[in-house]
Amino acid sequence: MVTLTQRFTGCLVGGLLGDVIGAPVEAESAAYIRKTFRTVDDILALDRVEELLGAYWTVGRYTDDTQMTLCVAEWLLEDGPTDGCKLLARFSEAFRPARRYGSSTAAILQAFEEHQEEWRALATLMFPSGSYGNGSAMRVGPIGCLYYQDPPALFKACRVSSLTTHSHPLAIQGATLQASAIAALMRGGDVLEVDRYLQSLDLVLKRLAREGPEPMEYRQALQTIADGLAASHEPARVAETLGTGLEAKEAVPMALYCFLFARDSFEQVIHHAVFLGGDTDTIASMAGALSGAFLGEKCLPGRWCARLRDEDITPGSMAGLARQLAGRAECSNLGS
Ligand code: R7I
Ligand code: MG
Ligand code: MG
Repeated sequence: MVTLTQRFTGCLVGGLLGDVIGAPVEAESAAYIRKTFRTVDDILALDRVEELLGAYWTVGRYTDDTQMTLCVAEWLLEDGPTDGCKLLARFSEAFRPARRYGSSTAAILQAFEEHQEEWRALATLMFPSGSYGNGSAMRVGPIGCLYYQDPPALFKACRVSSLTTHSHPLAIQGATLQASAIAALMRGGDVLEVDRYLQSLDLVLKRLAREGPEPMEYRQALQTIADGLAASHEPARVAETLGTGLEAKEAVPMALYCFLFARDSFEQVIHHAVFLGGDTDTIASMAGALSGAFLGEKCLPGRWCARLRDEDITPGSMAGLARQLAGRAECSNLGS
């Protein structure tokens, strides 16, 4: 039996690994990645890759996905889930352009220091209806962990955290779906009944519909996922329908499909996500968080952890946060 702490650790470190492994090929096409690499280990064998505009990316480094996930975890543990301004301050403080942030998110985080009073308005700085990018879904792992038994608290925390940078309903819905997909794995056992799991996500969409606009796009995506699994279609084939782009409505369902298709193997989940091309770091990070939540930390390959190159965020530091979140979640369960 996988313990709760093992699942929390699997989720946070699995997300970190997916981000690091997808980062060297982010925005590349599936055709290029397949032509150039045979396995994920081939990518990790490189020291660095050339980026657009001639810069270099050091293989083994994490990106914005992990940095923002860390901020969310610390916000939950130290500030509580109600004050969006405190979360935005954490994002802004940690912002380093070299971690390859989305353009609207980068603009918001740079503007925050000068415009702290009007922080709520910053979310529409670049896009008048708010961003529908995947940037608020890619960072909700800690929310899915901490509130795994408390859907109202999970919904609220997803909303508050998303509104800081992504106020479009599609982004809030995507973040809530990803966190709920993690939470359902924390509640479940070592065997996953896919039909029941998808039904539980359908209930999440029903709840979202009661609280805001109808999540049509995600309803369609869940149907595509169910159909694809029933027909045993490879993720690359389902990607033709779901998409692999920067939008939450593409990346969230695509990550879910990679996880469900290869649910017994973390390595296979990451392989599928990375070889799809497109937003590889983010899809692999979200799929890795799901896979790690289901299989627990033992599924995480030591050779992949050993390739990480950053000293400030490591598998060990993420595991420490996971333990704190697990302690907090168990306390609130005892209290309820
Ligand atoms: O969502 P976001 O933080 O980006 C996250 C992505 C991940 O892949 C990370 O790994 C990192 O590389 O970036 O950043 P945003 O700028 O909010 O959204 C991402 C992109 O989605 C934007 O640059 C746009 O291309 C698109 N997008 C929109 N386009 C038109 N109109 C998001 N919202 C809109 C919109 O309202
Ligand atoms: Mg990234
Ligand atoms: Mg990305």
